Amino acid sequence: MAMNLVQKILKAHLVSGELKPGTEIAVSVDQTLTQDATGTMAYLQFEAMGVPRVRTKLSVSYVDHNTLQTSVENTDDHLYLQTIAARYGIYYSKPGNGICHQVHRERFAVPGQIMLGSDSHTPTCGGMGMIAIGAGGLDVAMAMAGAPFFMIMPRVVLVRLTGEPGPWVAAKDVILKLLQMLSVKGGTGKIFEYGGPGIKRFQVPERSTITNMGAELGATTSIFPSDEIVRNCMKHQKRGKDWVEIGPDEDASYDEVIELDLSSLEPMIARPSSPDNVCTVKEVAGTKVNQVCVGSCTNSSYRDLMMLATVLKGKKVPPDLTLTISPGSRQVLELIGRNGALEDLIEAGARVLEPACGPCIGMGQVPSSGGISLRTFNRNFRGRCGTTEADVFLSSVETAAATALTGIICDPRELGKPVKSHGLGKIKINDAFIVPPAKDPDKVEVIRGPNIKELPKRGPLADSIEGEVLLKLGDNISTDHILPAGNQILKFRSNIPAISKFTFMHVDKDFAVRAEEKKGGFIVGGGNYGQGSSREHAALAPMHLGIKAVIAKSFARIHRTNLINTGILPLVFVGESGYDSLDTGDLLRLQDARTALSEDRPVTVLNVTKGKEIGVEHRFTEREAQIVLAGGLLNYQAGKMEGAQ
Ligand code: MIC
Ligand code: SF4
Repeated sequence: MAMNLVQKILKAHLVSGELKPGTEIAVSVDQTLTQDATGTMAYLQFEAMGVPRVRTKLSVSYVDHNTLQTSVENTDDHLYLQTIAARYGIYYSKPGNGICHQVHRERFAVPGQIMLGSDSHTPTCGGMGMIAIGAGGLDVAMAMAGAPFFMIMPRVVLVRLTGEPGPWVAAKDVILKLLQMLSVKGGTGKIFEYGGPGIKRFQVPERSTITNMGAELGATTSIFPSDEIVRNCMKHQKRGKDWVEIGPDEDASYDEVIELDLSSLEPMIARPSSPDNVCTVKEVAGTKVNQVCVGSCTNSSYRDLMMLATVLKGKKVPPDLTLTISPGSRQVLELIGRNGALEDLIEAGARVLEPACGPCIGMGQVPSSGGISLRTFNRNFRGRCGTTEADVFLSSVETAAATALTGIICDPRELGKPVKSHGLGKIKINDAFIVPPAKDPDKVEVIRGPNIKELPKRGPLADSIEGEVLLKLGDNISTDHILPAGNQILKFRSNIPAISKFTFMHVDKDFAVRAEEKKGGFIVGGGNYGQGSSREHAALAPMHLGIKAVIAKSFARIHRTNLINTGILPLVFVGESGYDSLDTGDLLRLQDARTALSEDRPVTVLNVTKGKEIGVEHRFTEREAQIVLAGGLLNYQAGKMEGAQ
């Protein structure tokens, strides 16, 4: 039978299930990736599994999110990550080496393989023909221990690109257009496979911009075929021998097809404060901007920085505007340093930051109160930049360059003759910042600073659960709303009691105190609850505060799994009236949660305050129900191991 690209890769890795959308499958995992902000938890969980060495083909631990080392917590975390990596057979990418997704694409990604990463933008490597999926740290730890990855088989959507993009129209405009068409919920339960003659218009870094931001659609992942363009890119990295050609069969079929004519595209922009609040740049042109930031795992490649440098060469940014650049990797930084582009950028007035996530995760470059920032990044949820009142726009580098020159949002087509492509650049391979695992792992001492606290755990699910609705929220609540990042908070990623105090900080600053006073309770959400990042802290912190269940209209994939893995019930309203009838402060009782789950019956929720029953369903697979009953994945796994003895 003819197969599409996604089916081919999944089939080759299938451990259980059938490739039937909506049913549970398990696939083997070739590679894993972690980053510092999710990595410490993932490795604590991995250690708890008692496996002597990773069982993947390759595992890499990156330090890219919080690299500043402004306090000892941060430096201690890095030391823990480095020693764990040496001990357990993991490559370690040092702070300053670059953003995990960019470096992984340069040095490690392999077409046709499956990667699991504890970061929601792991699909960036889909630009090289890989199935790369973002997951919570615990799922990644399980994969490192050799377990397969369980997921609901997504629907496969072909995005068929045709036509030639006009001048100054970029890959970023493709994905912004899709976000405008489909919204941040539009990709839920789907994998986007790109095809059609238009894919030849984009080199690997541009394809990766598109697959990277598929995360904002809520998609499980996105992928391009591995063709000659991928081959050239890998040869350029001196990794040609790892290249394999892989694409769909000619008469492959798809669950859905979206046609996109590149010639009809215009420069697009996401307005505050959602990546799908997209319009054409023309519609907001003229808006005054205080800050332009170029970088992040979406747009920090050599191609991107060369575009900016070429536009800015010999010119100056206005005195009242700040321009920052964060190269995606040391390789990119070195390249622009060697060919003179860095000088052009500095002369034009750019501030050069370390190759890291930086402002994208609120680590510095926080806009002024009420400030307006235009960024080439992928997320602009309110407060993510570090300033609740700031407005953040998201655009291509082309639009950012035009805006940096004029100080107002500017359609890049105003710049006149387009910049010609600079190709991939003349690189020197230098892996000095990638530390291979130790040759004598038994001699490595794992170093744990005082900031690294024990893993929090929950006991088995109780039968009767009671508590108040502590917070009622609307649609599209992101993990940035649930547990923000930024420089005050990121340093506590290994310390759940400390980080819990920041839960819902930008939404309701008294939430954590209230939750503790009331000894936990319930959260009520709208649609797409928990969209955005993979940080399991957005489940671990509520668990620490005693949250028993989140009842929402629907959940984003990674967060739903993270809730289950921590033993919090993600329940879904049946119909609209349940959500409408609930208010903050209502006392709820889950009558017979344990018995119902064990018997695969619906759970009953009683609103004690209003004397009404609310219709909810759990939609658990058998395995998920067992995990929740055990009080989380670690308990479930320990129980299975005991059972096997
Ligand atoms: C993000 O972009 O939101 C992050 C920070 O990279 C997160 C991971 C994290 O919170 O550590 C993600 O995308 O998963
Ligand atoms: Fe880092 Fe930002 Fe990419 Fe997340 S989205 S991995 S914070 S650059």
